[in-house]
Amino acid sequence: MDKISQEKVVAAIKRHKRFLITTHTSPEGDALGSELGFYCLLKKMNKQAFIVNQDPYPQELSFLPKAGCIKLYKEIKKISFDCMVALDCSHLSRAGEVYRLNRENRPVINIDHHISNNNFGEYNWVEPHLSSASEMVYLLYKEMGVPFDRESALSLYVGIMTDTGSFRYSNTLELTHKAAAEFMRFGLDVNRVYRDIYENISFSDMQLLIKILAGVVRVKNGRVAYVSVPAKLLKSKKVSFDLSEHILGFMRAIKDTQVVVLFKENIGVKNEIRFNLRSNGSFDVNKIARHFGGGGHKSAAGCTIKGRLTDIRSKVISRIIESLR
Ligand SMILES: [Mn+2]
Repeated sequence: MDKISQEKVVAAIKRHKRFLITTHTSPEGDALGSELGFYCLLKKMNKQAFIVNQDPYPQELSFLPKAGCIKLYKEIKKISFDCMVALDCSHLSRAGEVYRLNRENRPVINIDHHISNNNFGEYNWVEPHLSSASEMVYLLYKEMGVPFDRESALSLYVGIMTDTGSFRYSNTLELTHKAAAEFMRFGLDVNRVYRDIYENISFSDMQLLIKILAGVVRVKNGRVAYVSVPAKLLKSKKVSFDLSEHILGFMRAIKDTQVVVLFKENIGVKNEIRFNLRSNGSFDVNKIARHFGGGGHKSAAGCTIKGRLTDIRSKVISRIIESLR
């Protein structure tokens, strides 16, 4: 634990009064959970706070308390604040255009757990061994002696649950379970939370999922598995982050698979590809993502890149095969 950086962040939070909170594009459980948990922390300290994100949150996370407070960048013309806080962002550019709101160059607090974080803030607290940004916000509450309530507990629980794949990934520590146990004191219906997030796929999305999984390709004796999702498959469909997680989860579950990749053509942006990588822990996918300008964690990483799906796919897969040798 980087205690010194944490102390500096705590001091900066105490010193400032009006905060702009943001997170990465296509926000998922940890992005939103950490934002809302942090928002509640500031409110308990009688600070002013606003959450502004580039992208809307997925429907299945709309149950998060205070989700209605989240504003979208395109709705905001001007906003005054004396401190900006980025959560779960490895680079400031991961927040999309939200950084443009910082016209007066206010200090930025960077709270993140990505190993690829480039310390973009004035105050940087980065803990790559921790499961989630939400777990870091949990530690802030403890450090500052701010009590949890049902709302903050639920938000942070969701963030930790989703980033650990429901407490299954290797980033799940004793601390992770301690945090979860503390949150459960507020009577969280954890089964309900689980079902709302993971067992909430519409039948048409499930049919799409089956179609996509039918296209899984394996190379290197099955050590690498990948799948492609062309934009035409997604047209007129709203496909959530959640579906990607399911696809990656199924691929990773194939026996003897070390690395899996999901390639997706971004809808509405011509020639832009998003690829997400997962590994069983024995292979560092962050290195692969970094090579192409992305990043993440050792066993989960991603990258958004310009180019054609087929070109990018062959480059990424070749790179993985080379690294496997
Ligand atoms: Mn995260």
